[in-house]
Amino acid sequence: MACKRGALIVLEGVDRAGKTTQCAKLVQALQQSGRPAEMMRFPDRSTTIGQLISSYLEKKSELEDHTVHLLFSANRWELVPLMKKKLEQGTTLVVDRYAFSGVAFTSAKPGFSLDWCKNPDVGLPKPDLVMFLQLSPAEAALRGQFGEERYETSVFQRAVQQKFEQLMKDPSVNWQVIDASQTVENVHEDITTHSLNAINTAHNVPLGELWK
Ligand code: Z5A
Repeated sequence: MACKRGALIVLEGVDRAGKTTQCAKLVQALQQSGRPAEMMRFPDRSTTIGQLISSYLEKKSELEDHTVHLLFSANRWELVPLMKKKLEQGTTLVVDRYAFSGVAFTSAKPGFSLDWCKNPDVGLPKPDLVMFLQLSPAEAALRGQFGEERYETSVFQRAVQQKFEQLMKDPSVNWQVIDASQTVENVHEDITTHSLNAINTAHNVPLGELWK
């Protein structure tokens, strides 16, 4: 019998919502319970395209806004063969940011429509579950100052949050909103419950195509 596919699970959220912390904890918990799981993050700064993006985020280089949007998308597409292979082999992928960040961040810039921003990512592997870690700006501020990278300002982050809210109205995506102001352990519990449901469901349905 062919092995059951893994689930594609994405964590999204505003700056300092705890995405990286929770991705790592979820992968560890899944592995400890005998479920193959690996973490990925976007941008993946290790590839040639990822290095261009990293230099842009660190403000070491400038890129035209459409161009950098397409690079973020290309950075996802270049990982698709690997992602599909791992999912087919039964490994669950826990992904720190995905196409939704791509759309939310670019469409928060002047002159970009949601539709234009979604287009390059149409057809990517569709997540079985997208959890949005909800955290107010005041609560985020308690977790430290913004970093030095591009986009890390309160005005821009508020605009990004509004774009995420628009994206979350799409019923074709399995969105779950998580209260990220809870303790790390309580957030982890919520995330684990949703993830185990998604993993069980993914066993019985083929991998979908995003926004198609
Ligand atoms: N971007 C884009 O424009 N287009 C795209 O297509 C994609 C991304 C994919 C990448 O940043 C930037 O690229 C990002 C979007 C844009 N720009 N911004 N802003 P990144 O992925 O390299 O870094 P980040 O996603 O911005 O990281 P983050 O948001 O700063 O952090 P986080 O992963 O959400 O949180 P964390 O690192 O797990 O935790 C932050 C701190 O809070 C840390 O000290 C923790 O110990 C603490 N923490 C975590 N959870 C809790 C709880 N529950 N209570 C108290 N404290 C907590």
